Amino acid sequence: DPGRGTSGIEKSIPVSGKGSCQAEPGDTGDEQDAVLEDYETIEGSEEIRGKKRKMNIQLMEFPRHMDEYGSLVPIEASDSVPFDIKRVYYIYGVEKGVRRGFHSHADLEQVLICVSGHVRILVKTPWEEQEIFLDDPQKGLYIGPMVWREMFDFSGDAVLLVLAGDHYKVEDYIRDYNKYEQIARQYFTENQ
Ligand code: T46
Repeated sequence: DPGRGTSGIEKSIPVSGKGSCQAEPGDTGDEQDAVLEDYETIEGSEEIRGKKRKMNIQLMEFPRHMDEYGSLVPIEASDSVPFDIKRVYYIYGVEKGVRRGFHSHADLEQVLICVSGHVRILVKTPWEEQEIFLDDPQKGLYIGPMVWREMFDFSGDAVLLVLAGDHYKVEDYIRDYNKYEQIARQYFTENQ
């Protein structure tokens, strides 16, 4: 299918050394034995809803209406994504070599869709990190609460569209990696 890209998880590695984030991995203790799931692309939002996992991410695939006039991908709040969309923003015009993000959200749920070009997303928890390549307007990367993210390797034509489950709230951002690790360990322990 020439219309489809190759979006997907490129690397999935348990966190065992210093990554691109600022902190030492710390003592992982028994969490090292955490079973990590494979993240298959899914359709719709049902499989995400209500789950709290140690890697709060999911690749999603949206249906596409394609005809001789081109392609159209509809996204319905609560149906296509597992939350009501309260905000939409998009990131574009990112210069070569620029890396953005470097934070987690305490509560916010989002879906990232690269509607033009390509971008790589690093998602990371205290237990695991994954690099996800987005280059397909039909694919969305759901990122739940308490996941560290960095966006990089934007192509010149990249437009990263983000659907967010809440309004912009500065207080929801966790920008200090050490603080993030501490809060994340507690969060995932309490929500298993
Ligand atoms: C995220 C990743 C994927 C606003 O005024 N309203 C908004 O809704 C947003 C998202 C940002 N801003 C302002 C705040 C900053 O002055 O826009 C500026 C750039 O935002 P920031 O540095 O947070 O951008 P990124 O690329 O680091 O992160 C953004 C989102 O903020 C974040 O929620 O998950 O994209």
